[in-house]
Amino acid sequence: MERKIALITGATSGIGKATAIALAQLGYHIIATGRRTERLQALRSELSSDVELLTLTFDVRDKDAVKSKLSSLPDDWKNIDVLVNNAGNAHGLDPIQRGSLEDWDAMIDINVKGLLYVSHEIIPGMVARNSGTIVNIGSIAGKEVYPNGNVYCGSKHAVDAITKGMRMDLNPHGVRVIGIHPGLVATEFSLVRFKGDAERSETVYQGYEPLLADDIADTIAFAVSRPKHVVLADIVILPTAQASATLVKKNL
Ligand code: NDP
Ligand code: 8X3
Repeated sequence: MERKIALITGATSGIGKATAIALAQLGYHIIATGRRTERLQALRSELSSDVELLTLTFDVRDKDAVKSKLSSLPDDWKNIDVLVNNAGNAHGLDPIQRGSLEDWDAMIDINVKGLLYVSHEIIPGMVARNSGTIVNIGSIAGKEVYPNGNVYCGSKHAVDAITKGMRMDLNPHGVRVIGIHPGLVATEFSLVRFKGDAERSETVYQGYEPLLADDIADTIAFAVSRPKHVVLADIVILPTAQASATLVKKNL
């Protein structure tokens, strides 16, 4: 059988971890990246024994680390068929006049520049082979803006624009580019946004049925496994209880 390889950034948790498992079930060998090495290694026990797993620990903000890790892949891992640019997060939920420079740097550096650094290393191989699929994880926050979401929404609007630009530039090379834009998904996202405040982060997902990481992973697996002539270019996925970035029907 043809060897298929998927690289997923942010595979230590939430959507990235679920996507690694879902793509492994489709027969992809998995390159899983993130900063928490032990969590990457723990993925091994979640994958069937015929799936190979390569783990790479790096911070997507560190462009030298991204380059050195991804330019020195073993030969049988070099031809990446699917890149899932998932690593990302929100830091803080504050009005612009009280925003923190550290939070702003983190969101722009991880969600936007990190996605670009990783893509920069992987795209040339896809272009050379005239083949490949890139999945960029945006957000409903990249389609709409909500109060206090300012810079996070800006970073995800940038992901949406970059995704559209990638699709145009890679069009002559047969590379598919897919934008996935979830609404509220119960992951570690809010725990990170609220800097470890578990009580506050849990309230985000209370009073309605949020999406689960598996719902997004299933959608990614479906999109990636369409025939080569089909690209699900732009997908917004919301919990049924969510009608927009700001309208959620809660039964509290
Ligand atoms: P999680 O916090 O559960 O997962 C985030 C992942 O990103 C982790 O694996 C984390 O790995 C990785 N990551 C974060 N910062 C870095 C970094 N500097 N370098 C490398 N990896 C990093 O959240 P989600 O699964 O929810 O988030 C995944 C994506 O989905 C993000 O892009 C997020 O913006 C987006 N999204 C989430 C939604 C939600 O409601 N949950 C809705 C819409 C979009 P580690 O910490 O080990 O480095
Ligand atoms: C995550 C969803 O609405 O918290 O991107 O911004 S939201």
